[in-house]
Amino acid sequence: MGSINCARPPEQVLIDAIAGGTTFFQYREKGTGALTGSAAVELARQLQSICRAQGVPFIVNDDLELALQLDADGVHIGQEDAPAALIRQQLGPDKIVGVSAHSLAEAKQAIADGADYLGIGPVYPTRSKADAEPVRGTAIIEQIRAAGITLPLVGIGGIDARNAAPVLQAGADGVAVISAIAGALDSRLAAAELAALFAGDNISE
Ligand code: 3NM
Repeated sequence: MGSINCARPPEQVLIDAIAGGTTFFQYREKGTGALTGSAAVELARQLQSICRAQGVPFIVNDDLELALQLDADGVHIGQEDAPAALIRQQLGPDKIVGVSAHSLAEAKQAIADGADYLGIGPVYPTRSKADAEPVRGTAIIEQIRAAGITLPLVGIGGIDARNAAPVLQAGADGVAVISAIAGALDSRLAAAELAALFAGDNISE
């Protein structure tokens, strides 16, 4: 998430989301009205320190320089961003590289380039990404799994606690959400409702 996605101050949203069960955070300061320059860096630092205190990985969306500057845990890139192989080379083997993929071919390429996990979507219609690809449904996740890909897959796009179960049934290991948590009045409850779908999965261990 980024500041424009948040119904309340971003720091509070993140604290509540983690308290509710969020296990992984991506800083995505993008879109109309997003912070830029030193304000964007300052928010990143604050959110990173919340993640560190809670033992949650802090990943930067599409900004290698910021990730290096902050010694973030990794970078997430889309197909329109810098090539994954370059990001992997710049970050080294110990950082996390996540890649958004919208087809089996993109998934295979991302793995060849050194991705650690894939974001697959948009599963459902989303209002959080202006240039989102056409909706893929859950079939794309089934297709990637059926092709024998074992890398962690995270469904993204319009996912909330009411429609997340089919995403997991299709073979996703997790779900990535923006509005369902950041846009909620009670981010802790929203995260807890999603985390409950993983109960018994031991994902927090
Ligand atoms: N990437 P929400 S969909 C950032 O399909 C992003 O790659 C997508 O936000 C992709 O949970 C998306 O509010 C937006 O729908 C997700």
